[in-house]
Formats: sequence, structure tokens, C-alpha cells
Amino acid sequence: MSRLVVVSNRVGDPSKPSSGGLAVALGDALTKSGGLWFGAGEVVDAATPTDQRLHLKPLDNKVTLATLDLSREDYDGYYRGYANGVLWPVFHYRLDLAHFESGHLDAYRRVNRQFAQALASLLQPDDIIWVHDYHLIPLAAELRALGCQQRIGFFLHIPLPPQLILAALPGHDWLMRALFAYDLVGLQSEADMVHLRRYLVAEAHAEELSEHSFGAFNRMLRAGAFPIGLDVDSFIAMAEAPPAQETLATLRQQYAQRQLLVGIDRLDYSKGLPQRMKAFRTLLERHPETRQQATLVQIAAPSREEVEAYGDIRRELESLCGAINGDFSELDWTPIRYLHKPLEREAVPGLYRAAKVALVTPLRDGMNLVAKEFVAAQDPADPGVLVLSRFAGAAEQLTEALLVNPYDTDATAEAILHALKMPLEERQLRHQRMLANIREHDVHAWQRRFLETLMDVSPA
Ligand code: GDG
Repeated sequence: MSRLVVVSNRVGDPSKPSSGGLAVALGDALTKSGGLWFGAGEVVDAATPTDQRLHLKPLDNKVTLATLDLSREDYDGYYRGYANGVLWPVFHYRLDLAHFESGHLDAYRRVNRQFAQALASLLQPDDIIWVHDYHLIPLAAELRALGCQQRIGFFLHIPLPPQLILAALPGHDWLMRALFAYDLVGLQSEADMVHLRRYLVAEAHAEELSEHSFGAFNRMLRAGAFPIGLDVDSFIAMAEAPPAQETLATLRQQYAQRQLLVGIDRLDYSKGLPQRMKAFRTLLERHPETRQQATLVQIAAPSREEVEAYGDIRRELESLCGAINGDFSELDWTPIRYLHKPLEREAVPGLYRAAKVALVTPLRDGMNLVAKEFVAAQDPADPGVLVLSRFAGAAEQLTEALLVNPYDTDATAEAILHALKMPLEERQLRHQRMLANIREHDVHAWQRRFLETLMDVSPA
């Protein structure tokens, strides 16, 4: 069996189940074949010699973590400047929030080259390499330039925007051409595949060899939708465990006379938080019977605070929450409980289970695992209702959720009301179908399908 090499900006620790489903699933795959997980290390002084920047840490389970330290200038330009200041907004359709500076693009290229050089020194001829996410799009091209001929796959965790949005990105042709150095490109959804196909044909003049393969630049690229899932069993086990059960008991007691709604997100402008608050406000305005009843607990975990747009979204969200609470609160009821801090991982399923309704309303999202976690955490006998944006990748699978357009405030408010009033039998049926779906397409199946497809492709 070939050895698996996973590359991502941040290396996970597969030995800690609390580090999330992705780390666990990749950890499983790495343990099976023995493997290497490579990513960015610490920020170090620019004068630190290259040979002192690569660190190898063998774990017990035949997996080695390899990290490469970067200089402050390189890391900031690559991570904050280009990956999160340009690619993240553009790929989430927010050209207005992209701050393009050629120096950041240079740093992005430089870091991908440094990664490739360090990684190439660790590779064996029959390794299988799996690169993750927008930070590392040109990595395979850099590896190929160094003579690496291994099979290399790429998975994009965020959406791929339509052709004309991508075309507005300076250097888009260079970036998209770099995909052809991969043997397989995985996207989250069929909608993303439509965008890729159209871009490749219209902008890269690629030949469409089949539904999933394209020829251009003397290379063949195979691509497909591989929607990511959860580690469902572990998530359910976490929901049954004491920390989640304690959270559930406390919330049930506190909200015994109320209907609890929940939102859990990184504080990111892609998650549609202001739109969600406006819909909640409309609900309270139009349906006075929900006042004193519906209480929204919104966790907005701090994220990327060094990027300017994230400060703006925080101010906007806090002003909306403050105004709603000011306008509607009573002495014994506050409509929104807003927490600007992360909740402990083990408590998260308890909050999901205590809620009657989850509001997962991103303006655009590659997948959105919160939607799937909410489904996994429910009690099948008395499940809550998922209100889900049709613009989350998850909407392609969770068709039994109440799908909404988050820009349509009135319709979203009505969907929330529908969710609050949904009869038990309908809730059970919808939940049953969604649970079956997330079980069938869990993170292990995702990982297997991607790697099997990659193994199927002839190497470079
Ligand atoms: C990217 C793509 C894609 C959230 N708040 C807290 C907390 N969380 C956890 C959730 C969930 C995870 O963070 C968020 O996952 P998402 O999938 O919603 O979003 P991104 O971080 O944007 O991830 C996304 C994903 O990659 C995987 O491919 O689905 O579309 O954007 O697990 O539970 N966890 C804790 N406290 C919090 O307050 N502990």
C-alpha cells in the first residue's frame, strides 16, 4: 500500500478526537497506510537558516507531523494577505472585500515554493499526496517543477465561484492553470463543478473529455464533487457524553418556558450573520406571539481578527444584536444571547440538542458542517428543525431542511416561524432522512471515495 502524505496549511493532531472530524478522518487514513502530515509551523526570524526550519514529529500511530517555519513577512503575505485577504472573499463571491496587492501574491507563491522544496525532500516515489484548500493551490505545480511524479490530489474546502467572478481576480489564469498539475481536483458540490467546467472551457480553452475530465496545457485533469461529511458516530458519542449532557440539562432548565434557537459560526462575513439577525427581528415584529418565547443563542467565535473586513462584520453584527435586544427585551427576557467567544467543543452538541431550531444561513459556504452536526446531535424521538441556506454546499444533501434564501429577510422569518411550529411527525420524518444521508456520506466515506478515485487515475 502506498504511503499517504497530507498537506494543509495547519497540521491537525489526529490523536486528539476533539480536534474535529477532518483531522480524525485524515488521521485514520494516515494511520492505515503510515504517513506524513505536512504544513506550516511557527513564525520565525527571517534570518533563520532553511535547514533549521523543518521539524519532524513522529506520533505513536505511524504518522509523522512535518512542519516548516516561515518568516513573518512570508506568513503574513501568504496567509493573511493573499489566502484570507483575496482568495477567501473572491471564492465566496465578495469581490468588494478583496484587497489585492501584488506583494501578497508574491508571498503566496514564495511560501508554496518553500513548502514544495521542503516536502520534496521527504517524499518517496510511490507516495500518494493529498493537498488541502485554497492556501496551497500552486503546490503541485511547484512539486512538478522539482521533478515529483507522484499522484497528487487537491481538495477545495471552500466554494469555487462562477467564471466571471474568478476572472476578476488578477492572475486567475495562472492560479487555475496550476490545477492542471494535479491528477484529481475535488470540490464540495455539483454547483462548484458547474463553475469549474464553465471556467475551464471558456477561459482556459480546455477540451471537455468527459463529464469529469478536461484536457489543456498538455495535461489531463480529473475533477469531481466530493461533499465532505462528519465523523457521525463520534459526534453522536460526544452528544451522549457527560459534558454535552450537562450543557443540555442546564439549557433545558434555563429555557424551560421558551423556544431556543441556535446559531454557531466563526465570525465570518460569509456566514450571513447580519441577514440572520434581520430575519429574526422581522419574526419578532410580525409575529408578536414569538416575543417572550423565541430566544436565539448565537455563538460567534472570533476569527481572523487581523483582517480588516472581520472587524467590520463584528461591528455590524453587534450593532444589530444590541438594537434588537434594546427594542424587544423585557425585564425577564432577552431575545438574543450573543457570545463572542468559542464554546468548548464537548459542549457544542448539548447546545444543538437543546435547540428547537438551528439557523444555518451562510451567504455562501463550501459545505457547512454545523448543519450536519445539528442533525447528528438531535434526539430522533423529538428532533429540532434545521433552517438552512440554499447557498451552503450542504443544501445539496440536506434537502429535508427548510431551505432559505438568506437575502430574503421576510421569507427567512416565515421559515423560522414554520420551524418553530412544525408538528412532531414532520420533524421526525425530515430528521430521519437527513440523518440517513449524513450517515451514508460521512467523513470516512468522503476520504475513501477521494483516495480511491485518485488511485484510479494514472500518475503524471
Ligand atoms: C471550511 C468551509 C466546510 C464553530 N463554532 C464553534 C465551533 N465551531 C465548529 C463547528 C464546526 C466547525 O467549527 C465549522 O465548520 P464549517 O464547516 O461550518 O465552517 P468553516 O470553518 O468555514 O470550514 C466549510 C469546511 O471547511 C470543511 O470542509 O464545510 O464550508 O468554509 O465543526 O462545530 N467549535 C467550537 N466552538 C465554537 O464556538 N468548539
